[in-house]
Order: sequence, then structure tokens, then C-alpha cells
Amino acid sequence: MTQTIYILNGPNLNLLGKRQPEIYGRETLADVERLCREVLADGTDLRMMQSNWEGQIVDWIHEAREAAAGIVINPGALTHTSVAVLDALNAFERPVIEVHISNVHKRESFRHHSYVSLRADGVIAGLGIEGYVAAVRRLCTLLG
Ligand code: CA2
Repeated sequence: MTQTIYILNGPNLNLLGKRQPEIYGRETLADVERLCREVLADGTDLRMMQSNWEGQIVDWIHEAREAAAGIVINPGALTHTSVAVLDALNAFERPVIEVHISNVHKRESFRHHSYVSLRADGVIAGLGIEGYVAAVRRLCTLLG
């Protein structure tokens, strides 16, 4: 049976590769999906999703309870604000890896706190889009 990894992206990440390349690089979410597919283990698939709406991210996490073997999440700015995303992740019983393209600890102090890190099994920041690839590799290892 195929195990599916959900890759969830929060607000403004649809602009990846289109604005602020000095912070977020030149690759798009489509590039991220292509690179992540290259490292998928046999019997594993992924779904790449992005929304600017907090409730949509929460709904996808709920859906993942039945449909996903693990979650990679870049919550965008919801990282620093959303107890709702944290609560939804706390109801998800499989591995969660939090990814940030930029090194949030080198940026403004409001980016230093993450609600999602209270739940995440791993946290990656500052590796650019390679962070997503590392997260997918890690989930494939954990899923065995
Ligand atoms: O470094 C990351 O991946 C962030 O999660 C990105 C969020 C930011 O609020 C977090 O503090 C760190 C912002 C996503 C906005 O993405 C854009 C991409 C390209 C152009 C403009 C925005």
C-alpha cells in the first residue's frame, strides 16, 4: 500500500521564486515538489499543497489524520501566530517535520518563536528549499 506524505505550505509561499529571491531563492513550489519526488522511497507518494488561509491548513491537517503517513509543513507566518495549526497538529498521530526556507533565528525576533515547534518531531531552518528534501528523506526513514 502506498504511504502518502503531505507537504503543507502556508501564506504567501505561492510567491516562492517570484519575489524576494535574496531571502527565499529563485525556485518555485513546483521545483520543490519535483526535487522532493526524486528522493521518495518506494511505496511512498506525496501531495504538495499551499494555502493563504489558516482554516484550509487546519482542514488539510485534519484530512491527513486519515490520509497521510507524515507531514512536512512550512506554515509561513502562521508558524509564529497560530495556536489553531498547533492544535490540529497535536491531533495528528504520525511524524511531523517543520521546514523554514530562511534561517528564522537570524531574522526579526518575532520569527524566533514557533508554535509548531512545540509539536514537530524535527525542525529545519535556513537550508533553502533543500530543507524540504531533507524533511522528506527523514520521513521516509521514519516510515521505514
Ligand atoms: O523561511 C520560511 O520558510 C518562512 O516560513 C517563510 C515565511 C515567514 O513568515 C517565516 O517567518 C519564515 C514567509 C513566507 C513568504 O514567502 C514568500 C516567498 C517569496 C516571496 C515572498 C514571500
